[in-house]
Amino acid sequence: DWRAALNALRDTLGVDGDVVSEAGRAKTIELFGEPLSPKLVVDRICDDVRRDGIDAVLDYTRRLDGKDLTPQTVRVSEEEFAEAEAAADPAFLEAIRRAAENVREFQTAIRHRDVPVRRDTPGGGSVHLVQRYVPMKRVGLCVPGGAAAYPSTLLMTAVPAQVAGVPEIAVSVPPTAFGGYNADLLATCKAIGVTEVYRTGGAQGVAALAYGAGEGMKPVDFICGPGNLFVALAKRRAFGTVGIDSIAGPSEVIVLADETANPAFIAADLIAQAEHSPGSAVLVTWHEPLIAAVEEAIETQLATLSRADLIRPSLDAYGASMLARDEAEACELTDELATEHLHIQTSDPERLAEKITNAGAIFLGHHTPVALGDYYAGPSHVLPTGGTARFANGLCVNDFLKRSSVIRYDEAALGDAADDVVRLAEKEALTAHAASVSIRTA
Ligand code: HSO
Ligand code: ZN
Repeated sequence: DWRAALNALRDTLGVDGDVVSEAGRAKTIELFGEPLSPKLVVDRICDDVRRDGIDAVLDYTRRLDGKDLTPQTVRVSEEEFAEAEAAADPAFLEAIRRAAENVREFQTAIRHRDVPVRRDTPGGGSVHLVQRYVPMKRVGLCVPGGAAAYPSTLLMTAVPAQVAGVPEIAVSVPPTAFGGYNADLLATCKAIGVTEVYRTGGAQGVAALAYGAGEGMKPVDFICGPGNLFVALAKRRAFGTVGIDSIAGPSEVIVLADETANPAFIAADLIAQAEHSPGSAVLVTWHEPLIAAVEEAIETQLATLSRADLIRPSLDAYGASMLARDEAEACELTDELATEHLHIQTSDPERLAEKITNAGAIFLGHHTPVALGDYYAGPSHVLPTGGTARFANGLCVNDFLKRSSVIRYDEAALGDAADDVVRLAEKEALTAHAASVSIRTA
C-alpha cells in the first residue's frame, strides 16, 4: 500500500510537514533528569543558549556530542582549512569546482532583478515604483554530519547565498568525523570561499546561529539547510527571531514511467533514493509488466551492491509500486503525493510534467538521474519533503534576498491622487492620514 509506505516514511525521522510526526511526538528524551518530549528538550536547549551563550553551546556539545571544545576550537581555523585543502584529492576538488560553477550559473540566471514601474498621471505628474531586492546581511547554514559527510549540501546552500550577495555566511556542522572534522567538507568550504564554520550541531548549533553566542558568533538573519529532528525543532523555535527555509524530512522520489522506460535504470534510481536510509522510492506506472521487471532488476542490482544491507530495509519499509489505470490517474496520484523528487521516464516527459503542480524538483527523461540534481546540475538539492511541495519550494538564491517596495510621487502626481486618497482615509475615519495629503496640496 503506497499511502501507508509514504506515511511510514514521513514518520521515520520524527520530522514531517508538521515538523514533528507521530513518531517524533511519541519519543521521549532523558536529558534533564526526567523524560521529556523532543520539543521540550529543544526549547530548553535554545533558552539556555540564548541566556548563557557560548558556555551553554559548549556544555551541550560536551553532553550530546561527547566533544570537549573551547571557544577557540569550536570554530574551524585557517590552518585547519589549509590542511584539509592540502589533504583533499585534487580530482575531487576539480569536480567540486565544476559543480559549484553549475550552481552559480543557474542561481545567477534565476536571481530576481529590481523591477521598476513608471506611471504618468493625467495632470502631467509622474510616479516611480520599484520592487527592490537586496541580500540579507548574515545567514546561517546547517550542514548535516551524523551518518555521512555532505560537501554537496554545503554547495547547495552556500553558493545560492553567495550568488544573492550575502556578505556573511556562517556554517553550523556537528563536531563529527562526517562534519566539522571532515577534510573533504572543509576543503569544499575553502574551495568556494566559506570561512566561518562552527563545530556545533543539533539544537545548540541552530540556537547559536539564531541568538548569537559571543566569541564572534553573531546572530544571523536567516537559517536554512537540512538536519535531524533537533535541528528541525530548533529552527521552528527560532522562527520569528530569524527567518528559516522549509523544514526537511527524509528524502523521497517518485518515478513516473511508461513502456519506453528501462527497468534497470528505474531500479538504480529507486535504490539510490533508498540509500539515504531512510528514503522513500515509489514507482508509478500504467504499464503493468514494468513493475515485475523493475522488481527483478532491483534484486539483480542489490546482489552486487556493497550497501545492500542498508538499502533493502529502507526499500522494504518505504518503497512501493503503484499500478495506475492510465496516464491521467498516474499524474493525479503523483500530484497528490507532492513528492520531493519526481523523475518522469516516459516517451514525452515534458507533456506529463505540465500536468504536475506539486513536486520539489522534476527530472525529465531516461538520462537525467536524480543524482545529477543532488550533486551537479544547478538547482539546489534542498527541497520540500513530506508533502510540503504543495506549498513550499526548493531553496534558491531568492530565499536570501529581501524585497522592499520603493515609491516616489512628484508634486503633480500627488495632486492627481489627493482627492482619492483623502476620500479613502476619511472613510476609515483616519483624518490625520487625510491631512498628511491635503497639507501638501492645499
Ligand atoms: N537527495 C538528497 C540530497 C543528497 N543526495 C545529498 C546525496 N547527497 C536530498 O535532496
Ligand atoms: Zn540524494
